[in-house]
Amino acid sequence: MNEQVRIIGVPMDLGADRRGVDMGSSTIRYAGLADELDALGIDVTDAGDLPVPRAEERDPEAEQPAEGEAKFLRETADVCTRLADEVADTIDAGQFPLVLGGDHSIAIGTAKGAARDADLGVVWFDAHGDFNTPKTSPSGNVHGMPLAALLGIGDFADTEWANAPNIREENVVLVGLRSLDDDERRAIRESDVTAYTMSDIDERGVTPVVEDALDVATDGTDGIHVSLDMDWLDPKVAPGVGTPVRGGVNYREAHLALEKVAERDENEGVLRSLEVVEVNAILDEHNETAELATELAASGLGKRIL
Ligand code: NNH
Ligand code: MN
Ligand code: MN
Ligand code: MN
Repeated sequence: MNEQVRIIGVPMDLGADRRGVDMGSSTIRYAGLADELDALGIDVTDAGDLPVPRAEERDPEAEQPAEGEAKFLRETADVCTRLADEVADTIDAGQFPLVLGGDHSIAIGTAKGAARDADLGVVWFDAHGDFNTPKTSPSGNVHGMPLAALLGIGDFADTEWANAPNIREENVVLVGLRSLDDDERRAIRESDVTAYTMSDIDERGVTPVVEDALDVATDGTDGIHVSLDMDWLDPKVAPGVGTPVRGGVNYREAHLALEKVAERDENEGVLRSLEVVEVNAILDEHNETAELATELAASGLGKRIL
């Protein structure tokens, strides 16, 4: 593990079209992230929050997306382009980027930045596939599209700000799926990404699934990005998310998964960036989802029970 971590907050909620997730980065900080990492012997710097346009600053008369168009795509492009620069600069400076969302649309920026000078594998812990395109999306929300955007699927083929040519489908792994839209399911099946559902985790256990995911993501790449959508967890342990889906991983399974990431990184130095997204402060109960997000980030960066 890189001993120097730079925290980058991205208070973005336009991709979820829902308030509350913009406060995610604050709540995770409030839950004691810097102290947790400090206790691991990590040298932590906090870059603060990236400026993000607010939903209420938008002219209500402004053009609404038509059927088959994504909401706030221009704003998302602007935020993700700045985030990608910030992440790439952080890595260039010899630091490790820990990105705090915000909604999952920001992963376009994080992963694109981490892939700027490296072939990047991606491990995506999520209840959802995030493989929609503006045409297939039932909601128009970009937080359901970041993987498709990065990989240039469908109408995203020519979206230069979002495509990451150094990320190959063969090195992308979804872990914990349990909610897919119909066209999205088809797109995942037709792609070369690897997808592990909750059924795979139920049947095999979280450890072998995560080990396999790490094998796929590290195969022939220079490093990996780990993207943790907090709705990956069961809503009983992570209630503060905008799109909860029953039947997620439990508290210990989630920790174990991140511990496996850290273990692989200790042995092989593979981790290039980590992000935690979709904590919704308005829907959370006593900041418990934010606290869990903080704990999981610490596990991913090397915290051990003993
Ligand atoms: N699949 C749905 C959509 O595209 C929900 C996506 N929500 C997420 N993704 N939180 O992780 O709108
Ligand atoms: Mn997601
Ligand atoms: Mn290479
Ligand atoms: Mn999700």
